[in-house]
Amino acid sequence: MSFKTISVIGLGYIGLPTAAIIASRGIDVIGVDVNQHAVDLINQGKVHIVEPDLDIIVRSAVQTGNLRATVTPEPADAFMIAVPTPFKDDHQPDLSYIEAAAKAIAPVLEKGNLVVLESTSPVGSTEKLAGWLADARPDLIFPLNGAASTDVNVAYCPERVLPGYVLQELISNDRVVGGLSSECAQKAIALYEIFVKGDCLITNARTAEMAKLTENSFRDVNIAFANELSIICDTLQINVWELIKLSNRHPRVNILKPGPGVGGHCIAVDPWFIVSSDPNNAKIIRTAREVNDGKPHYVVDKVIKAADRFKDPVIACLGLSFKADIDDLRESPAMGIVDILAKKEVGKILVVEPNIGELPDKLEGRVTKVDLSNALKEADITVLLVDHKEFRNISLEKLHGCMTIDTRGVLGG
Ligand code: SAJ
Repeated sequence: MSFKTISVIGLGYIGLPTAAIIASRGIDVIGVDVNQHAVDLINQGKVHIVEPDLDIIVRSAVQTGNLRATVTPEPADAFMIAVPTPFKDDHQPDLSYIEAAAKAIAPVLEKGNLVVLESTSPVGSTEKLAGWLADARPDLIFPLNGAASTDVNVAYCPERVLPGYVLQELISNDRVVGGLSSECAQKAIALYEIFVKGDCLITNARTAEMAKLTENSFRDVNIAFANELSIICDTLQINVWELIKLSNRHPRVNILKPGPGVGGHCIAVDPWFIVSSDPNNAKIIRTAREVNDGKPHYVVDKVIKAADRFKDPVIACLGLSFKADIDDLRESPAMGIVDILAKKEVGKILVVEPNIGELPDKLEGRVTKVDLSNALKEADITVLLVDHKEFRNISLEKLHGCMTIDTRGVLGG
């Protein structure tokens, strides 16, 4: 199967880099997004998200004419859907963006097309997608109910890239490709082989959906172990960082790092998709989520206890993003901690975040953004929330004996 034109639906953290990489291989790519502002920026060769080198590759793809963006889907040989799949208040998955994408592309679908879902989704979502497409296009045959031959192929292939390394990992990572039929999977593999240097591993759609959820749940459970250990170590007055370093010298032990909680739009979300599919059996996975979600509150309590020792405490919070050296504040435990401290009026809150220009609206007027040296000069209590490179070598001298709560184990050299 040859792909002359590929459409990427959803031009966010995954869709835009994917579109630009495919365009850089000389294929015509039509990027589709509901956000007119993002579409306009991309058509000017600019980007609306921060990811190393993304601006360069998008600019070049737009300049060569291989990438253009629009708000209205157009016919293409293949459609890759990379839209958000958040969860609702009750932790149930919200598939409305996938349904909307299906309804948007259905009118332009043609016989011979391939549709691949990339969004992290609960098991069964690819079948649902095919169902929504079939409802909108009764004139076409979709791979449902064991149909022998189909007009449109539908597959699932989860993205697995690490924010900060997206452009490298999109090319080098292995991909799990699950079809609604083996023909669907084969066609999807042909699509990914255009730009993936890793192996493309073939399976069915349900297994591929579960593989993505499993990978992120594995990480969540392991981080929960580290976070739980850090709390137990506080009780037992043991330095958890030293403990982990020592334990990790065992040839079959590899404990992850404790932190202020788990953030981002993936690991803090995806395990709930497994829990909602089988709530009675997903015990460790649910508990891990609860342990990790509880960690920010534990940190807040520690700061409140420390602040009680001062009359008018000045608290310097180092870092706001959900992990080191990025500007992404989504589901960030650091943001949550600063927000609660401000709400509880624990003291004067100073925030240092080298990766963002201005405070997010949520914190504006409630905390003060300062640079690192001013924060350290003024603070009675320093709370390290993110291990940004700027914070990794702060000497004990610069901390001038002020109280420290180091959630990432990097303060003091
Ligand atoms: N974290 C810890 N301790 C650790 C490692 C991470 O507290 O030892 C925290 C981080 O600070 C952060 C959160 O976990 O708050 C998540 O960070 P991360 O670097 O583990 O992962 P993400 O969310 O940036 O990206 C993950 C990756 N999944 C896995 O590593 C299994 C990535 O490959 C996925 O593509 C991505 O989720 C996604 O899109 O699903």
